[in-house]
Amino acid sequence: MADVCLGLGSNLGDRAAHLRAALARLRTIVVPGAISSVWRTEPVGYSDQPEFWNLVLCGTTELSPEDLLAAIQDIEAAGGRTRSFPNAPRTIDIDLLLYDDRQITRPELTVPHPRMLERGFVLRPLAEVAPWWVHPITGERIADHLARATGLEAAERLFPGEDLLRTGDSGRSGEGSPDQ
Ligand code: PH2
Ligand code: MG
Ligand code: MG
Repeated sequence: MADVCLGLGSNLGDRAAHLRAALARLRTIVVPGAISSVWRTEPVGYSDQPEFWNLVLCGTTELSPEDLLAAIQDIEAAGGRTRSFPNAPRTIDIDLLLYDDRQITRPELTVPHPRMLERGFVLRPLAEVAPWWVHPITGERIADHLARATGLEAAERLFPGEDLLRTGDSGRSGEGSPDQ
């Protein structure tokens, strides 16, 4: 069994519905331990695209990193994810952020996620659910990384991620700004 944290993001259409569907599917491979708030975040990197909704899920899995990555990619495909160009707007993106204290460097998978410490949309929700997690490369806690981080993108906490785990709760659907 391994402890893992995953970052989820959506910036197309009904973001709550995309996140809810992905969480429902993820629960078949990751037993949820803690789920962050849903954050509305400014796009980072390729900025000419709609706002994101982001959250972090931490839990346990029986899958190896490779099998977990394959399962995540299946869930992204089931959620309507298409890959037109890097950083294109997406219905759902699921990133493997942390897998125990493992460091993995393979062409198809890098863990910890290489850009996680510069990204508010990862650090803020991750610090809500796993502030004590020691980053396997820096040896520092996530809470300390967030406390020191500068220049993070603008973000707003929207509502508890647990709201998306309740089946049949469609109350949050349709919120958020229209797509560009
Ligand atoms: N994902 C990216 C690039 N930029 N910006 C925000 N705010 N949220 C994301 O999830 C995100 C991003 C690539 O996966
Ligand atoms: Mg990503
Ligand atoms: Mg991704």
